[in-house]
Amino acid sequence: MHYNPHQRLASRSMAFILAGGRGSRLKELTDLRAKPAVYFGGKMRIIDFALSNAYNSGIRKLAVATQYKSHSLIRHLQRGWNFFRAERNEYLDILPASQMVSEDKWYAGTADAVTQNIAIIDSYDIEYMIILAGDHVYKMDYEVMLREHAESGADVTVGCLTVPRKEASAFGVMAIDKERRITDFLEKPADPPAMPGAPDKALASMGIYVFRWAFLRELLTRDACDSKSSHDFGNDLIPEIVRSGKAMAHLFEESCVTSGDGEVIYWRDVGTLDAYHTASIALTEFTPELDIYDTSWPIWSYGEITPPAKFIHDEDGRRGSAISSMVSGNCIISGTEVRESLLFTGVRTHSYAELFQVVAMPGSVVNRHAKLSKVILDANVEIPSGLVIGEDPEEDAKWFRVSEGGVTLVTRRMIDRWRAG
Ligand code: ADQ
Ligand code: ADP
Repeated sequence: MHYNPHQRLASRSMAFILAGGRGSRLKELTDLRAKPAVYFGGKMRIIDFALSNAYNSGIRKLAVATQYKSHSLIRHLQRGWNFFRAERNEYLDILPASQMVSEDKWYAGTADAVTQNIAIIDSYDIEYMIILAGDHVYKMDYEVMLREHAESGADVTVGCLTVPRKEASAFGVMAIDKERRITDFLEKPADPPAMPGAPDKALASMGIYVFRWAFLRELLTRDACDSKSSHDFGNDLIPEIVRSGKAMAHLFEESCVTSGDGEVIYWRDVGTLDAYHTASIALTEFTPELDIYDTSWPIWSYGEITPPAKFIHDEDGRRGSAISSMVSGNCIISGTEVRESLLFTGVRTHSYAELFQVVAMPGSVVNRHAKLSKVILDANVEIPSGLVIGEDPEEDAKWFRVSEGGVTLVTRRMIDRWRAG
């Protein structure tokens, strides 16, 4: 269904993107940057998905709350998301912690990140507020959820999806009735309750919430005075509304943007090295579940202008090739065999090297005779000649980070240590 953009509720809404969390399960990948700033998909960063969803849904007032290691994230937003024009009533505000209310106060919890910016939000004269996390990969039309919220007259509408019960302890887990009213909400329960008739499944909160701004504003003002509150949506505000107000569930499958013939409901929290690596390499498949080539729901990002990717052979005539792989601009594949790999902008690989299931972030270099299998290369890492990674996990673990699933992360600091011996 296509709505007139001026009638869309999105045009009367603001998207507030929480991008302050570290994402510590990504280990050294988030040593220098927040999880929303982690590179994903060859050209993008994780936060581009939430921002693009908001933009494609018709939302033109966006705010991004940053906190932990925000430099890389802020730089990305300034370079890639700088096309909002106040004279067209479009705004993207970057809201770092510790400035607004008191000079030395960080955002205490996710709700506090909104509370500290009430005055700025007020100035936009919005009717609805949609709260998003900046650290998930998915395509969703928020207009569908906004409409549901407006029609049901709920105090809050919570986006939710079905997850395996054994993974549900990482989420807010809820029970709903036939009208989809939330009857129970448990934040990160040790023993998550199952969905009726599906003992292996649980209904999980995606951390996406729609409120009328006037309602949320009052709730936040009250919460700020509550000394027992941790000022967090999942811990405090949502359970409180479930107890004493009207909270409704929105099912992600009804607003998920699918493309082509596939009707796959795609949502990933690429929060561990294994989940990150699997989701990245899956993009190189023949028909991946996530289509980033779909021009009807583009994922916007910072697009560097680069020369084309180049493939050359070495002096023995061995081809530089990339099969079942994605190769970004300014990459030079020189006499290297690249398979099932994802190469970001400006990667250089040299003769006699072999790459299998490698995620190579911008500017990384693989020197001659190196052999890498199931590896994540952080930005600007230079792999020394002849280094083999992925064949002997015990040896690899002495220098690099090896995940439970056998993925090896290599950062610049680790290579410095390796070189020092
Ligand atoms: P968590 O995934 O644990 O649970 P949380 O740590 O609260 O999420 O972070 C949510 C988002 O807010 C993330 O994008 C993070 O980067 C950001 N963030 C965290 N602290 C922040 C702060 N102080 N300032 C600004 N941004 C901050 C939540 C819900 C669960 C739900 C899951 C879905 O609480 O109920 O199931 O999200 O992933
Ligand atoms: P090898 O793959 O044998 O280790 P290199 O990759 O260093 O060697 O160089 C092979 C060729 O790649 C060069 O002769 C050149 O044509 C091309 N090349 C290397 N660097 C660049 C660059 N910065 N810009 C354009 N072409 C380059």
